[in-house]
Amino acid sequence: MTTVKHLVVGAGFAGLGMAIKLQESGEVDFLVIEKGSDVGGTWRANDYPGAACDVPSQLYSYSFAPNPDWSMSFSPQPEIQAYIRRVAHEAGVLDRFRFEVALETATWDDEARAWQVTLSDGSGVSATNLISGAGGLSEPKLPDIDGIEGFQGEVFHSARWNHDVDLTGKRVAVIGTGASAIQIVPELQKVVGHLDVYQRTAPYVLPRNDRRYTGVEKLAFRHLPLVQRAYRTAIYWGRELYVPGFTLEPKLAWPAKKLALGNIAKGINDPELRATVTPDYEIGCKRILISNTYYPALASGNVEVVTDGIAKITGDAVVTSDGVERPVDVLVVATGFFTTEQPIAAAITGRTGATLAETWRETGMVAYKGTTVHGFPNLFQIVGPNTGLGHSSMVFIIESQIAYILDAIRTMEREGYSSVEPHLDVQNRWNDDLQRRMQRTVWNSGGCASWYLDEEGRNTTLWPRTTFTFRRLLAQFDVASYAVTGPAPSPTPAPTNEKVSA
Ligand code: N01
Repeated sequence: MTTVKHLVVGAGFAGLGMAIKLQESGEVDFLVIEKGSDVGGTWRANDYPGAACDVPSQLYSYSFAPNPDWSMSFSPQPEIQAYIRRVAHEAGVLDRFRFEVALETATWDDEARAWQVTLSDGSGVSATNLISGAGGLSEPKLPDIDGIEGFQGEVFHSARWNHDVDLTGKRVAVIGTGASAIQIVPELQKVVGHLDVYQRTAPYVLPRNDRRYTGVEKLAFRHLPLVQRAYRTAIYWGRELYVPGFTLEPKLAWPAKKLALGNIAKGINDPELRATVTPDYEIGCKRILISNTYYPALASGNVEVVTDGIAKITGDAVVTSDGVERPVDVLVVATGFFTTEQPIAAAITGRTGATLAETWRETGMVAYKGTTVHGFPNLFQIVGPNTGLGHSSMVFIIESQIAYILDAIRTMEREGYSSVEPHLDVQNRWNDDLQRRMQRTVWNSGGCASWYLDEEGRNTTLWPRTTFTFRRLLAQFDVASYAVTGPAPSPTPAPTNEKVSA
């Protein structure tokens, strides 16, 4: 059994950033576990052809580790992964990372005031604080299509790309037209013999204003850090301008809608295909995508966009509800992730003996400030409920949460608290306010279904305000919102300064 002060789950932007900031603040007694074989999280897993960020790279990097070497304004996945690796190595934290180990169970031990954790390699860890950076987009969601398990060709999810399969000249089907698919389709169109794209709902796709950074810009970024900071700041505020269109008045998004419709007209000549790919809901309701190559790819001679529902999959074909059978060698499933039921929630058992998944069964995912949960002392989540964004970089949210968690840790140490847990009424007020704000957002009222909403139609994934408001609200650990306990362990019941309500 290993005993550590902080156990961090996941080595993506969240877990790695947490490890670096713990170390910087002198909290060196931590362990990071990662189920994959490397750092990178989402950016390690999503290495499909065409993978790139769709928020500018200047923002898609840690504020404390600017990268003067981005080649493009929207960097491709290998560059982002190389950046994350480099930051990890330079920070000197990797000696406390264990790869290819997953969290199996984590149970709060109220007597010891610690999390007792079992890992997939059979070992155990006891940790005062459990910090989850397990990611909201980490568990692939496979479509429940009749017969898919009997398909005889190759089949893989966008986040589990099989690079051993040579697609040259093959008949390939892509299921889904979300953020992953629209990056994959143009790359596949270039090499495959024939491509069927199964579209259930058309996305809005804006032009991608991508460009290579010039040598002069890169020199300036390297030698004049203030220039890069100013550039980053300008991009940040530009992205924040999207917020009112998402959260207050969808009509404010008409310029974006115009751009998206113009992108269709530019990329596709055939009026029928144009109509097929034109969305019938408000822009922003689903994630707005960017591409200059998606529509031209759909308009190519070797591509068919199929909108009839998939009825079943046979050993070598996809059959649609109109009875048409399209033979296929390789099936690419770009159908997204489990977002509203985080898989790690089933593994975490709190103070009352209920798992996080059970606790959330009736309410949907709820956390205080997207970070802490009533009934789960000393559990901190990065990218927890209602922290996702439709417009800007998650790294900004992640850094805000890391700062909040560090302040919680400092407060616990300074005051001698062995546990902190948000009061139920405080958490409820926080969530009621979020859900009230959610009602007028385009995500809830824009006339579409999306991974933002759970089965009950609650939006438990996105943050409905500006990102600077999020940062302000998490700027300080607000201990008054928490039930705290004194030093532990102790043979007699530990002094409690506030009653913990069930
Ligand atoms: O997944 P999605 P994704 N039969 O859930 C369709 C981030 N990301 O992997 O819209 C047929 O968006 C589904 O159809 P519908 C980003 O946050 C970022 O593409 O539900 N189709 C949809 O078209 C993004 O939002 C980058 O009707 C089925 C698609 O599959 C998130 O990841 C790049 C189906 C799923 O789209 C997820 O994106 C990539 C079925 N049974 C991803 N089930 C960046 O660039 C689902 N679909 C940073």
